Amino acid sequence: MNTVDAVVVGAGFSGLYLSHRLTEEGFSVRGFEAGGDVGGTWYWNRYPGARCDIESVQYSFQFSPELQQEWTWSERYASQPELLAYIEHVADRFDLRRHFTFDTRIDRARFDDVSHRWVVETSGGETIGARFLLLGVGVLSTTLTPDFVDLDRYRGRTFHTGRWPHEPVDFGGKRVGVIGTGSSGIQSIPILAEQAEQLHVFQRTPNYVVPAHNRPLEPDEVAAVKADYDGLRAQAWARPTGFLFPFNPGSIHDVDADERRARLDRQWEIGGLPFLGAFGDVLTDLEANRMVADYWAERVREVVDDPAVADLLIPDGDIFGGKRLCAGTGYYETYNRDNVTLVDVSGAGIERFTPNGLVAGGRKYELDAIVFATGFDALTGSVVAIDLAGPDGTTMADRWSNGTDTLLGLSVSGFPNLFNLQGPGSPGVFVTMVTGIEHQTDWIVDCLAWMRSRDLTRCEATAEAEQRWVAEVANAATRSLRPTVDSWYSGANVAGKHRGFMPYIGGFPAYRQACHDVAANNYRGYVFG
Ligand code: N01
Repeated sequence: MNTVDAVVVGAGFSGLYLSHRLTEEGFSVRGFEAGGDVGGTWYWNRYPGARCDIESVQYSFQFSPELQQEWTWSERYASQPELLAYIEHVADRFDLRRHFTFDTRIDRARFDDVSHRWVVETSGGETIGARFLLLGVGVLSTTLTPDFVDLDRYRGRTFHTGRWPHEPVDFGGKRVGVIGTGSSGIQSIPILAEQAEQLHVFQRTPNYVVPAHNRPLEPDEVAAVKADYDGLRAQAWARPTGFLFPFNPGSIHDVDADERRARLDRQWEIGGLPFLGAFGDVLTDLEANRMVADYWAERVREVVDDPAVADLLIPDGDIFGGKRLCAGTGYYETYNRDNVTLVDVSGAGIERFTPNGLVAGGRKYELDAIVFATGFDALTGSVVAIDLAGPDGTTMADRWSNGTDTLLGLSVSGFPNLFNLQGPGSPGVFVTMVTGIEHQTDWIVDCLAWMRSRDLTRCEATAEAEQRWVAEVANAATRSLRPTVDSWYSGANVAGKHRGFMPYIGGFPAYRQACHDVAANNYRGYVFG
């Protein structure tokens, strides 16, 4: 059996930076990636309209000043092709593909408590010994297709936004159905509407969508960022989200109606996620949240021609931003098109599929193609998909069946020498992903180097330290309205999944401080052997 210092799973942002840092530090690495190439999320999510909702100049690596200077983003919010090109450029520039075996999954891993190594089995039939097992498997990568009645009888083409084909898909002259109106649905619907002859959108729950106001980046804007990239990054690191945007910490209750309106108008013009930054209490105070939702509804009604359609598109009292806020381009305008029909499936839902389409609300819809924009088994799905067991034989699937306990989101007691990036207990999904990944990777690699310098071969989070972090994660959750909402943050979108708010919502600076405190105190909360 070949042995290495670390097996890295996944060749997205996490796996690539892990492989770079580890090899720079002199650790031997084998990486495995289920996809055919690097890219992770941006390799799989090729659906029309896919793009990031964090400004590109911030949704990018910062570990290399040279990389920051030589790469030039063309749009405020980069499209999937540009993001994938960036990731491929990073892989080429730092020669990272050589660490990875593609089209290969990790099926099984067992920790051998004698050699202090993981024994890792791949779908390619290889068995590798690894001192450390490092998971960069993605938090939104295990796709969900609901168990619709008679789906197997449907004869048209089906697509999932999270597993979009690599070859172009021609929807010209086709009757297309989209199921799901989360971020993936709302990004793809306007483009599909332009391509298809007829588009039916099957909506179970309306979402809050704010205009992204995407646009090309001007050369002088890019030059200004590059002139002081470090300054931008430093300011971003000090923010709870790890990225910089205009944010007003003041309360909505402290301003009069005119000032409130003016500020909401200003933030609306900025667009995208920063709209949540109009006032400091949008996500903490119910009344503030409702005022913002009312403003938002007014803006949507200005766009949608048919008031009955607008009624369907406007959530009925849901927490604004409780589910991940969607940033769209021409989303509501799409419902003014003659070839687009919104179908409310909030009642009986989609009843069944037929060979030629589906039945909803007692009505038959004939569809040549159906796009499932139905989301992911978030945060845990891709971890528990691996048959992963610690020394006492407990699998991760069992361990997390009643709650996703972790220490710092990185470690799980009973699973030595294992680190998981951006999963439950991490702030990842509330922090710009790339920044969060770089921070966690640096922390992990520093820990491994610290162990090596002391000839230590085994590290494990203690159950006590883990429980303290679980309490901290729960405590932070009490300060936000988000955990009061059923969403993928709490596992509510997956039938039978344990319900509990999984991410750490205490902010990036507090998280970094917690990680720093552990490391500065000889990795307090871990036992070493
Ligand atoms: O998935 P979702 P997503 N019948 O879970 C519906 C990130 N992301 O892929 O709300 C009918 O949000 C479901 O309805 P309901 C981002 O973090 C980012 O869109 O459960 N409908 C919902 O409308 C995002 O939050 C970007 O009632 C059914 C939809 O499917 C996360 O990924 C772009 C159904 C699922 O929405 C996930 O987004 C894309 C059923 N049986 C994704 N089952 C950026 O902009 C489910 N639905 C960066």
